[in-house]
Amino acid sequence: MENNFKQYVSTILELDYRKTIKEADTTELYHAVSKAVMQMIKKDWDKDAGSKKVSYLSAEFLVGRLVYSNLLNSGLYHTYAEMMGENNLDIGIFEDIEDAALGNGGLGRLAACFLDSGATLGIPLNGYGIRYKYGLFKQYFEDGFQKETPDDWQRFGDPWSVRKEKEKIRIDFKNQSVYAVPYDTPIIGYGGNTVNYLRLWQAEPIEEFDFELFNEQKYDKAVKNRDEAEAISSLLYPNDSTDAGKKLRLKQQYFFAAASVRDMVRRYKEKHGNDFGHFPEEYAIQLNDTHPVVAIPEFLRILMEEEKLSFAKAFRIARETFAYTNHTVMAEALEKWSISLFRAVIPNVYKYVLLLQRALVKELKAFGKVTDEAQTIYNIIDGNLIYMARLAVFASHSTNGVAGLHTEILKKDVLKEWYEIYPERFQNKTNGITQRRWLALSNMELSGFISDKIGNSWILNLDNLKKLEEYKDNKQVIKQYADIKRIKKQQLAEYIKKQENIEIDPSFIFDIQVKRLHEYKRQLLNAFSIMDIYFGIKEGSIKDFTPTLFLFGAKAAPGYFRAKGIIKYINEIAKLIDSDPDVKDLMQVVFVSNYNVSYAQKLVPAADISEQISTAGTEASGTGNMKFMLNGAVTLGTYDGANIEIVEQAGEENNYIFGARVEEIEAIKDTYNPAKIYKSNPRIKRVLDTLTDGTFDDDGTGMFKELYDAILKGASWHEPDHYYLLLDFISYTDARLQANKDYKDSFEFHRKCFLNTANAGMFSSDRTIKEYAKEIWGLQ
Ligand code: B1H
Repeated sequence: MENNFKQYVSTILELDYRKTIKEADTTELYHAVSKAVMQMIKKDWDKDAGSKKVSYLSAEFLVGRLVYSNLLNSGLYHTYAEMMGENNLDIGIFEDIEDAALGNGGLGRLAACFLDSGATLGIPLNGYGIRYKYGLFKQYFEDGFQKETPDDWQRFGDPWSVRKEKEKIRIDFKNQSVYAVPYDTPIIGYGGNTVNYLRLWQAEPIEEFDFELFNEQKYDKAVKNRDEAEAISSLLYPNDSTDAGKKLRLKQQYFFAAASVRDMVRRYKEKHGNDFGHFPEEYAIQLNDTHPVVAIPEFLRILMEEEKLSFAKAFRIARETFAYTNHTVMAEALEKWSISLFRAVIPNVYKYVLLLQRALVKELKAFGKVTDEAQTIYNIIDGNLIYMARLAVFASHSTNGVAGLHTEILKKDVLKEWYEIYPERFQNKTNGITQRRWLALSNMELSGFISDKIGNSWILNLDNLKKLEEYKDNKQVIKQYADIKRIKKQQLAEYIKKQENIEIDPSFIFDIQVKRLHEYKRQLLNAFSIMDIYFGIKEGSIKDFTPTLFLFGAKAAPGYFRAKGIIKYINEIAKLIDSDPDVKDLMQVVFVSNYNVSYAQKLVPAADISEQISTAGTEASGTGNMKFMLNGAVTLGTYDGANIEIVEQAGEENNYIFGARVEEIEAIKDTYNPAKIYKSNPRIKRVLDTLTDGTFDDDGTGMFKELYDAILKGASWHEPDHYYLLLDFISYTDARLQANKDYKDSFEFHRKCFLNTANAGMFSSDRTIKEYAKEIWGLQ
């Protein structure tokens, strides 16, 4: 088998490029290695599961770089490393290959972790999404401001996908028809036995171009149709959580939802003919947030219009088939469509939304909700809007949140009226991450150490990390563990030097906040606290401060002015501290550019402190928090999302939890007065004033004044300090200084880190997927 792999690599290089392994350049080698893996797993890929299959419909799959994870999971990594060694080549050379960034953040990355776990567990879980031509934009800084450039992720080719021309599907909009052409990427389970697929649809014109117009030399017009078709899958919307509300976005959603449903119906008919009664025994469809929810009325349309089923029958089948995951409580991210837009794009589907609305009213009456008033909060169609989350809860058999607290908030608040009538439909599925990418691959040093102590069974059963606890008081073992962290910090320092041309010192504490830039995640609170510490050191009120690197990585949606202001502010702080001889040996601030999956794989293993500081009740789960925990960072965080479960597992005494809880915020929110806090607390005032007193320069953009006003005055669309930064300001810095102090006792601090690793078992996405399989999808 191993020799086959090497043989394939050589043969492919010879056939495609007429080169030997030593002569090939990085891209050529990348193609050859990837195709050789594809060849090796081929026989497992073509197997039909035979049993019930799960389709995971998601607008985002943030898979990252595939070459190393595929080598690992297929069991070929070792052979690959050997081959590279024999030819004096660096095993890391593919780090020049682009990430496939077909996602914004946690939602898309979760989908990717789920696919890894599904295949590893031998569950026929396949992904369906969009093959965006451009993924999430690339970020760089110019004078501290974020700039964006397109992410042409296929620049080096896409050896991991196979175009399935014959399986293309025609998709009809009101004034446009296009083909959805599938590209399949193998999802290789660890151990290599199960190979599932990720099917991404690419939009293409029905006719390449209009030949008559072409002959008349009207070239622009001749290709217009083609451009309009390709536009549908051209770009991933770079807005995390807010709805772009654009026609193209609705087209994207219908495009991939309709193609995916058609694909399943077609396969089903090949096997079972026209008896759709057994469809839910053959397929479970998981809707990843509201983006693919239009799949439900489309499914009804196909069963009723084409297969002539009654509404009652079609609806029963749909309900048994579909399940919905909610990922956010942010109202603006729960998809709503204006009726006029919906009807202008997909009028044929609108009819089925109307049927659902009618069925809803009937069902509500049975629950005693007979007046218009009682029905309004449920209405799928209300005023001039269509509410996709309501449609999803109504027309599916399961609605789940992504962490314990989040699910409770759905039940008590965001979806409480639905919980009242369908309590049995609500369930929690706390998110998880795959330890194959987030430990085995990204931290080989720690992986080796763990396997050395307790064996390597954790790769398939993360709960086994618990066995590490046996060593928790062993000074020598904790020292080894701490030494590994130091190696990862050194490696990160080298990478940052190369990438950003910035020197960082591995002897500093590494305090890291990486995630999308959003007000609710409170990167601004982190910045405020850094300034507070800066002033404290300068005036002498903070003594014996252990030198700390405050590291940030985040992309702001290009149209999100305030988020971009926060980036600029942090970059200004970095500059100030760098040029201040009083503090620069004690503090450093670095904002790395273009944070993405591959960057995360380098940052996470090097962290001492994981910043998870969202306002309680706003971060549905978080998954970065789990990656840091697994790699042995302590969490400096609020009682929010999965942080709560993390400290439940690892012990509150081994983490730093601060700030108001959901109930406290709930209780004070009507009387909350940030201006009063500002006026009465000189530390807070001093820090906020840096936004307006000339300490920093925002180049005349007005960004900093806008941030200041957002906290103290609010805006037409929100209250002052909507995310309670000032409320948690002091307790945050206190917790931070406590961690800084604790770090001085290296054994004690690293023991905390060690216990985080040892208790990270529950956060494997293998556990999450097993729960979905059993409790939502009805698989054995
Ligand atoms: C999450 C999103 C999201 N929740 C809309 N919602 C988007 C919503 O482009 N859009 O329109 C994009 C993304 N993303 C995240 O999901 C949560 O914020 C995290 O807390 C959670 O861990 C993650 C996975 O469940």
